[in-house]
Amino acid sequence: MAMEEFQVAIHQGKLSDAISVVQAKPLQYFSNTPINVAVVGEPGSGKSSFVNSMLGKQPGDPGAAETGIQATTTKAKDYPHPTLPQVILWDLPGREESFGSRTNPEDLKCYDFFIIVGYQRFRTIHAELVHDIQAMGKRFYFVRAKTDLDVEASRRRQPSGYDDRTVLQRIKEDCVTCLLNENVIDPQVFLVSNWDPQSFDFPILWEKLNNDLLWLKRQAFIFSLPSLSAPVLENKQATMKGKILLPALYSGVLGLLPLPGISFAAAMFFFVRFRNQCYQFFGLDVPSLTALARDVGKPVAALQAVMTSRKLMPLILWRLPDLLGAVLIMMEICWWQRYPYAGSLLAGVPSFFTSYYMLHRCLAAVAKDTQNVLSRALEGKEKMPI
Ligand SMILES: Nc1nc2c(ncn2[C@@H]2O[C@H](COP(=O)(O)OP(=O)(O)OP(=O)(O)O)[C@@H](O)[C@H]2O)c(=O)[nH]1
Ligand SMILES: [Mg+2]
Repeated sequence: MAMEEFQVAIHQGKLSDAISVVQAKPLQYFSNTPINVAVVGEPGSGKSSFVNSMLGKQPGDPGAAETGIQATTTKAKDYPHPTLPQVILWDLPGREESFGSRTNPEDLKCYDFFIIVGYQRFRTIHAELVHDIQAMGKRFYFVRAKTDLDVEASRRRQPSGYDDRTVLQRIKEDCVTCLLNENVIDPQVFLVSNWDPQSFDFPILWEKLNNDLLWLKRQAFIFSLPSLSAPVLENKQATMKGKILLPALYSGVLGLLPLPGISFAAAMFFFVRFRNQCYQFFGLDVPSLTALARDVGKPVAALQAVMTSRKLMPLILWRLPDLLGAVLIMMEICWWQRYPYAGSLLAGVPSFFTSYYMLHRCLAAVAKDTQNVLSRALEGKEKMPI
């Protein structure tokens, strides 16, 4: 079972092995992986009708998605597909344009694959969706619904010498060009009418989805890996927690020595040492990261960029650079001169607590970093046939 092998590798701090375990599995292995497909687009574009067509249902049938002229779908709803195993279609409410005020939205994160349903022109909302999906390293098809209306309108405008094929080709080319302008590589565009799943590109869409499904399931599996690693990382964190008290005590005891600056130096020393231990234990030390970076074809710096624990260092240095730090050190020196023993105690006790707190923070950050590094390592790594 890849999941268990993956978890064992994480437990052993071998991130590179963890990723290889998954990459070595044949496609068929992922046939039972659930895949959540989100149907997204502007309000009224035909998303719910598209879901019904995919399910083989008519509007109003039991279990069919509700459709309508006014804003209809207000909450995301799941529709397990009757014949495609473990494929769950999600009918989402229409999304309005945000005019660039939005950052990467969280509401799309839980889906593995996307079908953007648009009609008429390619809009800003489509570009925004494309960016959001691509930012997550995920894939999508672009479905242009209500093609029957486009064809009908064109027929009326050009009754003589009218050719359906030319009109359809022009619409498709326009969608493809717009998607290429949004930096989509090899855009997949399908012109459909939700009224008739046998017409236009619906049959091609079915064929494409059937061909891509195992790849998409594999990608869905890969995206679930960081969360699969969570319980293992929690266990590892618990193990390392037992190793915090001693260095914090050492740091406190050293802080008791009547030497100005020793409490800071001790806290610093034990922090760096503990952090390196954590890196080794979780597989984030430089040799392990180098091996992982080589395996996934990314620079080490790209993996290190998502490690927040690396930024904890300035936090512990706060006592040196800023004004408050300088004042504290001056006070320590004055205390030592006036009351050497009380002054040491005043430095030793905070030293213990600072170290204890910082080591805890460091451990939590390294555990989180392991997930971040896994996600970054897997991002966009999979070569898909779409
Ligand atoms: N002619 C035609 N009409 C369609 C097609 N798809 C949907 N419609 C109509 O467009 C309207 C909106 O369809 P819905 O499926 O409810 O659209 P939606 O995107 O789910 O709408 P919201 O949930 O409100 O965002 C309904 O009146 C549908 O009957 C299509 O392919 N052709
Ligand atoms: Mg709807």
